[in-house]
Amino acid sequence: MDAMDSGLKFIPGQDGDLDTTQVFLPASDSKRLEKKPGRRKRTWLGLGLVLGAGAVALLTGMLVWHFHLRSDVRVKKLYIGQMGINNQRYQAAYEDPSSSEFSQLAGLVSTQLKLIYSKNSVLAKSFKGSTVHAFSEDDGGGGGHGVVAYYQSEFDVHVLQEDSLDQAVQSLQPAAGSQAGRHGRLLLQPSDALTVNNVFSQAIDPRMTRNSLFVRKSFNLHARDSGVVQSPGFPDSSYPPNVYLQWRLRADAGHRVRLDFHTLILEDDCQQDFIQVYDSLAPIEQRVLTEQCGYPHDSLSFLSSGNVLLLTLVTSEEKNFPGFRANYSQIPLTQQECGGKLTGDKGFFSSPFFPSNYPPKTTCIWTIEAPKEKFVKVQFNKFFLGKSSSECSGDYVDVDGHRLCGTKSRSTVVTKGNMMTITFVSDSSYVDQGFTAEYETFVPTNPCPGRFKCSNNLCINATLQCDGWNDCGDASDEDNCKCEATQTKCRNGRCKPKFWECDGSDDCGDNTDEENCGACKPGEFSCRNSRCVPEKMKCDGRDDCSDGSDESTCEKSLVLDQCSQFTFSCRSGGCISKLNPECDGEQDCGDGSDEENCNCGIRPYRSSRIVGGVASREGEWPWQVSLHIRGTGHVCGASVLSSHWLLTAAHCVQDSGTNKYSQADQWQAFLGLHVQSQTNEWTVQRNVKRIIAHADYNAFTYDNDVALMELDADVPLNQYIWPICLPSASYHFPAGREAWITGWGAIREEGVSATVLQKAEVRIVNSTVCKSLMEGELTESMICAGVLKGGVDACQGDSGGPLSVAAPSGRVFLAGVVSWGDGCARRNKPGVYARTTSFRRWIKENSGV
Ligand code: 4AZ
Repeated sequence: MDAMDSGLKFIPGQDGDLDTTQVFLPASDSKRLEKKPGRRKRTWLGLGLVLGAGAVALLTGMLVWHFHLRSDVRVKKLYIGQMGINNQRYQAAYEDPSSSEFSQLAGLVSTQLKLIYSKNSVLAKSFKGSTVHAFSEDDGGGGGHGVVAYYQSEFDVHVLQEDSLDQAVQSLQPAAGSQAGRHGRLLLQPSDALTVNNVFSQAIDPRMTRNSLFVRKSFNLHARDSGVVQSPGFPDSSYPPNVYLQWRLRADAGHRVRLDFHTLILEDDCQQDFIQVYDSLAPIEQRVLTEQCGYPHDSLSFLSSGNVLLLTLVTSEEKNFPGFRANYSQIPLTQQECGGKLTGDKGFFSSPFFPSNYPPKTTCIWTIEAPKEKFVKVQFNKFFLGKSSSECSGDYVDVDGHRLCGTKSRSTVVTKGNMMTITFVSDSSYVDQGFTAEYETFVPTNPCPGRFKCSNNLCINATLQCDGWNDCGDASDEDNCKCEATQTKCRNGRCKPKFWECDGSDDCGDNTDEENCGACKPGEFSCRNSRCVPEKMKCDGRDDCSDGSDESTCEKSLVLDQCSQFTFSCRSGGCISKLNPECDGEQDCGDGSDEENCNCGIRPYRSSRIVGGVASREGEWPWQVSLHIRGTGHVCGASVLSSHWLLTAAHCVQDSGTNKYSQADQWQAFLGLHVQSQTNEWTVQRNVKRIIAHADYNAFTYDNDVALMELDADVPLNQYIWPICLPSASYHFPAGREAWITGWGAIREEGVSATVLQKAEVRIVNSTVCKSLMEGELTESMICAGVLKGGVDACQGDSGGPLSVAAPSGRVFLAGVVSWGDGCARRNKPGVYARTTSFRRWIKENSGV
């Protein structure tokens, strides 16, 4: 019987455990084994002879083993395959492996395989037997012609002949897409047997034949009644170790199977735990659509080419994670799902089912015909195609004979005529999201009427030329510019706004804007108080700058005589010279206080509103809280500091007219939330017991914009609810450092709120630069972050939420609390955040955290 279907029981610790019967013997006379000095030369000679003889014996032994014994070593090899059968009609009973119809056809398939193998001497000699696992309709595009059988064949071969066996099996395969197999030697068969139209087999992935895979099970599901597949135990417990599970999904004839993952969280290492989706009912490599592990961010929505799909899960013996949940359904195969004639001056088109992954084995042809005097231009905005060779022979887009494949950033193709043909082709394996494209017709003498023409043929707004931003994508709009008085001239000829000088990020692209930033000479260190000291005085244990800054950013921690505002204070009172030593995994303070209270800021998985952001994955920001006003819904964000305390913005908890936002009983906190008004098993709701707004909060300047919220009951800490690390007062977030903003706030200035938690990457902005951009309204307890180009920012409804920065260790620290800004996502208007380092003492004193 099929081992997969036999439901072998999982017996933990049977394999891989230590053999406890093996005992290491003690040396009988340990003294004799001791090295004795002053031995005579003869002893050395004797020892040499003994060693020489030993080496010869070993070599001889190895040769004998190699030529005699090893040639006797036989290995079991398993091949998985599928066979198309013409002269059988598909019956529903074939879906039930215990039916007599299944057994009868399985018997014929096994006989046919034996016959096929008998024609090849290598295969004939080593063939042991075949097992048929499943059947499906050979859909042939929708009518149910014939049957496809999925099987496994076992061979027993000398180790030295493994390669010849692989080659022999390979030689059975008709070339993909060719007719060779239809008329080849596979048709040499007994008269009563099956008419085979194609066969192909392949060695099983060794990760699936591991001896320690104790549970091998398969499930047959029909997508006619849509449903859910999930890993065992999901979501209450992690998936079990050492399992190999298969879900065979079938749709009605003339339909595709659709599989949409809702959650997928596995171990990071694909050698250990992984899922695979196949466009087949057998795990054949040439039909694999995807392999996933970890915590993927890509689109996880798949479609079959025919009416079957296989999902597999393999797990290792350790490190088990929550697993996955996916919905399956069927959709009808319609005549024309893609391609066609595109008309008009401009328009859009995309690969089939975008943003879901396109199905395998698909061809779409679009034609664009412009009036005689015009040319055609196509711009691909998103472009993600599955694995392909350098010649683009797998999945590709062909534009008038020019092939594009793989992943591309924005690219444009222009014709030299009024016609364009775009062909999209996907092969039988590895799918991806596909592409979106826009087309436009133009007069050749004026390709960008009223706009600037980039070297890559893109047209951009003329005002964007020479503004310091790379708007074309190839920076051609920033070449050959004459810099204005408010701009810096970069060595590479570009102009950048002056206030980007020395902001910690290389805006020129050649670092010109980050050179000569301190007033100090080469070889000197620029102190934070603007003094200059010789570079070698940095990190020598003495405060040479007089503000401690030359001793605050050292690689190694030295215990300092003097503390400064830039140095970390250990609990015992002393200070250390290392930059951001807290929770970095190394004990720097003698009393270990730099590594205390470090159960924070770790995401359970790799990942690792907001204007210009994207939806985050569930559990990606476990410290994010949604604060609701009863009867109103989401109003502000907050961060989890502990199982009892949250940190938000003081301006969120100020009374406003009849709204008593300062009263704790008005609020509800939602932790572990992902989609607004869609609580799930991980969401925890708590009432607020107490609000402590900063006593010095200034409603005009937004200075000291922080407030603590105490929950009425502890929340459980788990992979969906976890505290973020609070930085000490001396923690340094340098300008240019990447940071993340998260929230359900407005998706544009004056826009509507997000329903799915959004995330966006911003950078810490130099405070001097920020002060000038925000016209002096910045105080010491504020920190700025944003994308000065505009388009990415926190906005209304994000207030109180976290500005998260990952330390080199991966641990995430709360750099700021979303506070205010000049509108949202405007150019040169970064977001302003309450600087958490300024409130470290206040938080400790008021919450104990
Ligand atoms: C607000 O109204 C708000 N662009 C929050 C952040 C920002 C602007 C407004 C920053 O809550």
